[in-house]
Amino acid sequence: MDTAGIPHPPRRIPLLGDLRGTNPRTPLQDSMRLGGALGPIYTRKFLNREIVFVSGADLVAELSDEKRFAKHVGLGIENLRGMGGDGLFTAYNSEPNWRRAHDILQPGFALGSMRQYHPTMVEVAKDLVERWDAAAGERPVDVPADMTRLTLETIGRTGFGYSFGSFESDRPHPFVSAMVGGLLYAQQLSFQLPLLGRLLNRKAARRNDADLAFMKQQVDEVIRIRREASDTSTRDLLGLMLNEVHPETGERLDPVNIRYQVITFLVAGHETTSGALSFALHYLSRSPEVMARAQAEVDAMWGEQDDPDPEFKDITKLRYVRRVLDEALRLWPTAPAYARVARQDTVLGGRYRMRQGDWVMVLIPLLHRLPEVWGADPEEFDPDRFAPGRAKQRPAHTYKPFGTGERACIGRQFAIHEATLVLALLLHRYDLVPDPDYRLRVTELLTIKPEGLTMRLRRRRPED
Ligand code: MNH
Repeated sequence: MDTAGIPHPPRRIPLLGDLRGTNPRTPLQDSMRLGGALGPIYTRKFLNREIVFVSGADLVAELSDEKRFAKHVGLGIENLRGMGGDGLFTAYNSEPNWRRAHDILQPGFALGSMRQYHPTMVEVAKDLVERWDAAAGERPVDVPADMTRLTLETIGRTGFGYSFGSFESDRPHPFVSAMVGGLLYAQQLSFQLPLLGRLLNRKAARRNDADLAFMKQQVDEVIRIRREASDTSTRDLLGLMLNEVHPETGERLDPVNIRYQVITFLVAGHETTSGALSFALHYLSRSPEVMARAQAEVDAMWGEQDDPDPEFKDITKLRYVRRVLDEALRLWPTAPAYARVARQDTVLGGRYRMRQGDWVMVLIPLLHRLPEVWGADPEEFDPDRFAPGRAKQRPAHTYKPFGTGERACIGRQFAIHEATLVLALLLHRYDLVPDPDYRLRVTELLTIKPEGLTMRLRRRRPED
């Protein structure tokens, strides 16, 4: 891309570029800081690569035009190919397996499927409640760790009929540890000199190989159990992957691709939702008024029942709880960036020339903080930004927590249903008591989470 005339950080160093001040552990927050200073479009140079970051509303709206731009698998995502292969998230647009898997799996996210997953989602939420009951009034809970237990169990049991036993152990499941290792490696790869870095980091590369091998082994186990049950009737995600043919071409997913899809769904299906729940709980615990309004809503729904059994249709009625989630995803969209590539030579924003194949990164947290869109106080947590009618007053394409276009998140409804259900059940049962010393620190592992977030719980009703 022709980057002449696009702002960049001051004091660019020959050969190294803008490496000064970059921390491989906080690439997003570094980019947010720079964007705050440099404006709606800017470039950063890493050694021989120059990356364009975009957060302006008009520019992002243009990039959302599917006729001119498409998803780009590059930078962070490309380094995940070892983990996700040609699975949905990491597939190149040119790979036929993308369309094949997308069309086969889409029914797994339709309303009927959500209805089918709902009882299992409730069951997992109640496992969490059992764990939190034991801590209530006694000791603080580790919010991100418990949300990760919950979301991994939910995707495992609903999508694959497989339980990781997350609530039976005090340590993260080994699948999660291997995944965290793999994500960290992928994130750090972006900052290495291509060949030299790999030579210098042989040990990290070997560990990564071991982590990926472990994940594959775990997934093969999940698939083996289903195949041995010779049960072809279960219409969950794994059932679709193993048994369905493409509605038009009649083609099936091949075993190597199925393995990549299972890994993709286990990872994509839990990391981001876990972070979203954690941020929402953080803000709830810090906003007594918001917590009270959300509790009034769930109380009106479930009354004084000690142990309600939420029905599927209840969840979409929880409009305020949903707004809390939307607002948490505004401030901290847990998959915080996506890349867009030009389909043909084009000019972005009337002045930035792009060749076919040139690409830019969209920084979602900055888009979600533009004062001209969100008002003078964009850092403030205010779920009423999503009150009925308010979205219509904002320009299109200014809220993108689930990405954009054909390659946007396939699990969006799944995540929203799961997270709204869990927030509602927790708010119905507990008051959230923040740790007064906690200051929000965001950790980045391609996705983002509130680091070290703990809080105390107070049961709202007399114990049984
Ligand atoms: Mn999800 C793609 C955010 C939950 C499965 N997801 C994306 C993208 C974003 C995203 C952004 C687009 C990335 C890009 O353009 O490069 N996803 C989220 C968020 C949550 C989330 C913020 C929760 C909150 N995602 C889920 C869940 C699942 C899932 C739950 C599965 C059950 N997401 C995916 C898959 C893709 C994706 C699969 C890739 C879709 C495709 O390219 O076809």
